[in-house]
Amino acid sequence: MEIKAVIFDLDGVIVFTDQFHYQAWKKIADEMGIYFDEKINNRLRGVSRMDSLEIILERYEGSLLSQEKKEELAEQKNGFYRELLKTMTPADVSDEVRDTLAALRQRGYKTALGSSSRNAKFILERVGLLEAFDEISDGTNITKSKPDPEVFLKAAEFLGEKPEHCLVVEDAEAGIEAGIAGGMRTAAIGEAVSCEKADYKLRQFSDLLEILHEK
Ligand code: B16
Ligand code: MG
Repeated sequence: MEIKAVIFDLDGVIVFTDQFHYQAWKKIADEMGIYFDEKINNRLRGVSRMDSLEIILERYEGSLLSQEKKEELAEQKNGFYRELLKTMTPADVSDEVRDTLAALRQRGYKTALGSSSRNAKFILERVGLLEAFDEISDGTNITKSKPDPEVFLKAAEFLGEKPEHCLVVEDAEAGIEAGIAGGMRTAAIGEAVSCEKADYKLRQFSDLLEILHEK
């Protein structure tokens, strides 16, 4: 089946905000006396904000937390996180990523973002990539987080493409699973290359140009 569109995950593929997520969650965890390290942080890749909080709370030994309190904690984390995002500039996106995105469009592929983040547009604006995608599907237009395919199916719908004509590029296993569940082809990069289910494994972002030729 011909690939006509490429849907990109954001964090871990286009930009690397995992350290900011880590620092922000670490503040919350430390304040609450919860053990949290980089290994646990790896489990938060592609996972929504509230689901991330639940993973962190697995090690919480205090009294039961109300839904209201959990939302307050997630909001507080987001405040810390957004302060860190404000330090991002166009220099936080490699020339390789920028050039590959432009080349794919030039070759006739439609492009979309498919990110769980509710801060996706803010991040793209900071790094000067808001215009680099034809469509944006993010945490603000979904109700189910990866591995549910919703974010990618929405991206395909926004692009007007059938899922079987889309390739998903992901750094998280949950994201690869989401792409497969959506009936799309998948390309793994970074942490996700150990995931056997992916159709393609990218050593580097520009490897996409070897898979997706001139149309
Ligand atoms: P926010 P992605 C994901 O982005 C991150 O990998 C994940 O760590 C984060 O919890 C999630 O976005 C939600 O982010 O709190 O900004 O809404 O990899 O799907 O681009
Ligand atoms: Mg990711």
